[in-house]
Amino acid sequence: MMNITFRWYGRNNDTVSLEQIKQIPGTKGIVWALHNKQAGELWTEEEIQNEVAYIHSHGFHADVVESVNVHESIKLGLPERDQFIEIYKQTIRNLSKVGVKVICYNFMPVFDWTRSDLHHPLPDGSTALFYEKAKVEGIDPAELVKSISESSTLTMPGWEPERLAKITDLFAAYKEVDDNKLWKNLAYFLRAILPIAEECDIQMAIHPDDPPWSIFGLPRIMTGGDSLEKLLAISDSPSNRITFCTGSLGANPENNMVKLAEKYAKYSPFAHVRNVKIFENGDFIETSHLTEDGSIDIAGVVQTLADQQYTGYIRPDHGRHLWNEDCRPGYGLYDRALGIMYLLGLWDAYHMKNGVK
Ligand code: CS2
Ligand code: MN
Repeated sequence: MMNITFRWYGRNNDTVSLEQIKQIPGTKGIVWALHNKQAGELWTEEEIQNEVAYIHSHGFHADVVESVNVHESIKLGLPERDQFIEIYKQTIRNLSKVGVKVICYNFMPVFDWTRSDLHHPLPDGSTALFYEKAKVEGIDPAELVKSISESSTLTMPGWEPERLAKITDLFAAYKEVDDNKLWKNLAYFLRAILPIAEECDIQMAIHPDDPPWSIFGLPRIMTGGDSLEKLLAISDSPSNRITFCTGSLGANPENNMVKLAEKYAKYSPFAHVRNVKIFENGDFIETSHLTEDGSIDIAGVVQTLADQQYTGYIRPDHGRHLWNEDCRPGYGLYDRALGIMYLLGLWDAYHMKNGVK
């Protein structure tokens, strides 16, 4: 049975409470992080224990962390990276003390997920995250950053104040880093941390780039099947693993998510499920999880996971904003709860049909 989880941003940092999540059927664990931490800062044992105790007290496991963000100097390959790698290792050790099993991270330069509109109307009257290709690709990155930081009252992953301030310098630094160099820097990072992760019985699960192509002239390398192959080739450590995110990779129609699941689910201790509808001009909008609402065969992906008797952690990814919910963009309660029921429905139907429980 897949292990259903739900991402939560912490006390005083999320509109959704653990009491509410408790009422979503089948949900076993909370995907958490210390969201006040900037990339490169140590997560202390005490802070970790405090957060995990709160999650446990609500009857959830806290096996999955998303994300421990990677300091920009590591991605850029700067001399000071070694000191930040040491801190990262210590955070891994500290997380293992409370029994964390999977750490999700990403290797996207400067930005985490990027959209042009956080509240784009869908025909059903809800709103969702939208990527307008021409707009994003024609935008001045500094302007984009300014508008996002001003419109958001809650912290957004990957958009920490520290990084917003240094944005211009970062863009200049990345002029020296092409895809090849970024791969080298990823390999350097992994070779340093994987032995520690292994010792700690933790799997490092890289999240694909979102969208899975280069934006603002920055290199991006986790973009499709070839990238997953190349990632696994860096090290055959059982801790070198993938976060299988259907909506990130699936925004490129060349990425067939069912085929990728057939090949890579076994290397993915953590899966994110969400659907996106891709338009001919390359724009895409996030939809409900339902297969027929978007361009990704979500039912096919779940079937593939069931075929492989997937026991990994899985969570609904972004959702639409429904019923006037005022929430973090993409991370409301309602649509993600519906997403969980869809996943469980598909899973149960598969097993009923095949006569297994
Ligand atoms: C996003 C990302 O696709 C997603 O799940 O919400 O923010 C994701 O959490 C990070 O890229 C993982 O490091
Ligand atoms: Mn994801």
